[in-house]
Amino acid sequence: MNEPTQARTDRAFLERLMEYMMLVRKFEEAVFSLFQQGKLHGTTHLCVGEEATGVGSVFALEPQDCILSTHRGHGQVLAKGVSAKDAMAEMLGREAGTNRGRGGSMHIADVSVNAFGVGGVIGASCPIACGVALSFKMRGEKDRVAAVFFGDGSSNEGAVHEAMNLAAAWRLPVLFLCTNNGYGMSTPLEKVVNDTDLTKRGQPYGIRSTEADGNDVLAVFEAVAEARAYILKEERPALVVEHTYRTSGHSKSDGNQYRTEEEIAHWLSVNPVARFAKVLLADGFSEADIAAIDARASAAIAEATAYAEACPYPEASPRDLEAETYSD
Ligand SMILES: Cc1ncc(C[n+]2csc(CCOP(=O)(O)OP(=O)(O)O)c2C)c(N)n1
Ligand SMILES: [Mg+2]
Repeated sequence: MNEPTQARTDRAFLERLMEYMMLVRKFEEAVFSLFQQGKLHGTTHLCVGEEATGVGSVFALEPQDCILSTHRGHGQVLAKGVSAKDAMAEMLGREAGTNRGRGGSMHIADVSVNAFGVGGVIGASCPIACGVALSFKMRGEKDRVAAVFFGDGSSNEGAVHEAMNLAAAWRLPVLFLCTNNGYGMSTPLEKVVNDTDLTKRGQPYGIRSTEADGNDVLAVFEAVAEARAYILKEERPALVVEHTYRTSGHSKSDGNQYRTEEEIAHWLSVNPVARFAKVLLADGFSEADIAAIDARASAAIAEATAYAEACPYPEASPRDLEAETYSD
C-alpha cells in the first residue's frame, strides 16, 4: 500500500487509481447496456458517479483485509481484485462466474481476494463484519481489518447500530465505510433523519468518526488509510463517511421522479472520473496518457463481456444438486 503522503506523487499509483475508476464506470455501462439488450435479468444497482468511494477506499486497504459490500457493490469488489471477467460472468448467470452463476449482482464474492460478498439485505453486512473481525482478533492476526460498506439510508438500520456497539465494546478491527449519496431509494436523507451529519452515528459508541469528499478519490484514499492505521494502532473500530452522489438511478428500474435535472447536472459536472482526470492533467499527465488509460479499461471490459457471453450456463440437473450435498 502507498503511504497517504506519498500517494499524490506516485505516478504509477495515480495511474492505477484512474484505471480502476474507469474500469468500474465501464463495467456499469456494460451492465446497463446488457439489460437494455434483454441479456441480463433481475435487477442491479449501479454505482455510476460513486466510483471514487469504492476504488479510493479499497486502495487504502491491504490484500489481507476483507471487504463486505453493499447491494451497490460492483465497484467495491472490482477494486478489491475480483476479475471483471468472473464478475461479468456472474452478472450473466454463467457457471464461470464468481458464484457459479447462482448469485448475480447482489452476491458477487471471491474469497481468494478477500471480497466476502455483496449483500442485498441492507445493513446486514455490518454484524457479519464484526464476526470477521472477531476471527482476526481471536487468531492474533493484528494486521487485518474487516471493512464494511453501508449507505446513508442503511445507517438507520438497527443492525448497523448493533454492530457499531459490539465492535466498540469488543474493540474489533472493523472499518465502517458509509457511502452517503444523499438518498435511500427515492427518499432524501434529510426527510428521514433529524441530523444529516452521519459521523454522529459512530460517536455515541465511542467510535472515531471522520468524513471525506467522496468524489475526490485521493481524499477518500487518505481518509481510509488514516482510519485503517488508527484501527490497527488503537485496536478500536473506526467510521469514515464518504459524501457522494449516484448519477445513475437507484436500480435499473428507477423512473427518476424524485430528483431535478439541475441536481443531476451539477453532480455530473463534479463526477469523480472527470474530476480526477483534471488532477492528473495538472500533475503532468497528458491528454494522450489519459486516453491510453481509458482505452485499456474499455478493452478490459469489452473482453470481459465477450468472454462472459460466451460462457455456458450452469447445469441444474438433480444429479448436479446431489453431488453438491454435504455428507457430514
Ligand atoms: C433490510 C432491507 N430493507 C429494505 C431493503 C430495500 N432497499 C434496497 S436498497 C434500499 C436503500 C438503501 O439506501 P442506502 O443505504 O442509502 O444505499 P444506496 O442505495 O443509496 O446505495 C432499500 C431500502 C433491503 N434491501 N433490505
Ligand atoms: Mg444512499
